[in-house]
Amino acid sequence: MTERTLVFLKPEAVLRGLMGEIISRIERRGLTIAAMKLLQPTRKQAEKIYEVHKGKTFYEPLIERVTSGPVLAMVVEGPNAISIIRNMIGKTNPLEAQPGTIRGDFALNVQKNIVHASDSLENARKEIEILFKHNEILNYRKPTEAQYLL
Ligand code: IDP
Ligand code: MG
Repeated sequence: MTERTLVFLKPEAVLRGLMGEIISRIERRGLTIAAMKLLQPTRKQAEKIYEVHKGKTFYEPLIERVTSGPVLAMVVEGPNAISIIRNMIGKTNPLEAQPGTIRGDFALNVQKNIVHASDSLENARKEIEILFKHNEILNYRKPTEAQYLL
């Protein structure tokens, strides 16, 4: 099933110059980037995205970190995009993330684990709405993928 998921590169990824590398992995996998923008999330946006973690010890530092600088947000689309991207980013704790995954290749620290991605269809819908307006999300198909990949 074609799904849309929210992916954002956290400030540590943007500040380390890893945007191109990570966008490239998403493109090479064959997924489509339906929307993309660089922004500094507001506290309100970050709190909504991480609502489920409210009350946990890492919640406040997480909100602080993700609102501290530029974030590259994307709506990524494709068959089973949610699971595909979750597998590409690897386990939450980089200590457990396999080499070859984004976190397994670029992160050492769970608090600076480079990337966020939605974990379910319901959360994807919710999270996309927090960062994107409807008219910022494009509908298009890449001819190569339509012909050779899907
Ligand atoms: P996810 O990003 O893989 O979906 P979540 O459990 O949803 O992981 O946690 C959201 C973010 O909160 C993580 O990406 C990580 O940066 C941070 N986090 C999660 N668990 C811990 C922890 O035990 N200590 C510190 N930070 C954590
Ligand atoms: Mg999560």
